[in-house]
Parts: sequence; C-alpha cells; structure tokens
Amino acid sequence: MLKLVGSTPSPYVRRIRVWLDDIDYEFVELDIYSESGRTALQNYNPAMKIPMLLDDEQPVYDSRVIFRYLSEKLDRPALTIAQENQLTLIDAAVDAHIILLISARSGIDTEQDMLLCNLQRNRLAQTLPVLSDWVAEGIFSQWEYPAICLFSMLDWVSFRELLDLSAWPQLQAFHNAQLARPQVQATDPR
Ligand SMILES: N[C@@H](CCC(=O)N[C@@H](CS)C(=O)NCC(=O)O)C(=O)O
Repeated sequence: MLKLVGSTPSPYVRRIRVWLDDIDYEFVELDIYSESGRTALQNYNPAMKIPMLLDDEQPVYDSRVIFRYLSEKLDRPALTIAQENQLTLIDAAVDAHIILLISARSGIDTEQDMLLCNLQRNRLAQTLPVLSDWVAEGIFSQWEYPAICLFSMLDWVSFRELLDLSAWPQLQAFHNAQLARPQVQATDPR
C-alpha cells in the first residue's frame, strides 16, 4: 500500500496528490510545525521534509524522486529535460517564497536590504517573468505534471498571501482556469 506523508497546504505535497488523482493511497497528514508532527516526521524522513512516500518498506524522499519512482511504478511517461527545467524554475520560486515566509515567521523584516532576503527576491524577479512567458506561449496548456506543479505553487502563494497574482495576469489566468478541476477542489487546503 502506498502511503504519502505530507500536509494539505504544502505545494510540494499537493502536486503529488493532484497528479495521483485516481490512484489509491493512504494520506498521512502532519502538522510539521507542531511538536507531535515533528516527532512523527523524524520517523518518516530524517531530512524533516514533506512529501515522503512509503511503498510498503521502501521510503522515497523528495517530490521529484517520488514523481520519478511513481512514474516508473505506474508506467507513466518520464519528464523530458525541458519539463525538468520547468520544474527547476517552479521549485526555485517555491523555495524562495518558503524562505521568505519562514524568515518572516522568525521575526525577520523581509523587506530590509539583507543578503538572505535579497537573494530570494532576486530569484523571484528572475523566475516569475519566465514562468509567465511560458504560460503565454502555451507551455503549460496540457494538464500534466509541470502544469500541476505551477498550479500548486500559484494556489499556495495566493492562499498564504505571499504574492499578488493580479500583478501577473498570465499566471493569474492560468491559476483561475484550473480551479474547477475535481482534483484541485479535492485537495484545496482552505
Ligand atoms: N525539494 C523538496 C522540498 C520539500 C519542502 O521544502 N517541503 C517543505 C513543506 S512545503 C518542508 O517540508 N519544510 C519543512 C522544513 O524545511 O523544515 C521536495 O521537492 O520534496
């Protein structure tokens, strides 16, 4: 039996859940910032990150490796290098937002001129226009894994109020266009 360990808000977990769609698996939901959640998490993944997958005795860490593992197991197509690159930019933008969010929760003023925050803002300033252009070019027009990953990021940044999508009309239109999908609604953290 497949067991996916994660949380409902995590964009890295949600991408796997949306992609798995009709596949039967157990979802182990953790609050990774609570004491009990952290205790449980350390038994599942010493890296202390979600998602992690357990396929009977086989642990699989990291959403990219989980995707590769399950693609092979479920006989689904592997990603092309172009799609891997799309994921890399999406992940860079997600990670930059996560670092800014955790910094703010740690009491850091993320608006200040500080290397840690400047690097993340710089990364977002570089990745978001490329992702927006790719949406305009139709790169994400198929509801495949890269589009699912982009959606999961955009829905999470809206949910956490980290990015005003109205400043990014292409990204906002893409986000809105997916909201009625049943897998999207079934995994909505709100
Ligand atoms: N590269 C990892 C990133 C996973 C990740 O950063 N997950 C976040 C939740 S969205 C997490 O577990 N954060 C906990 C921490 O950093 O302590 C993946 O693709 O699975």
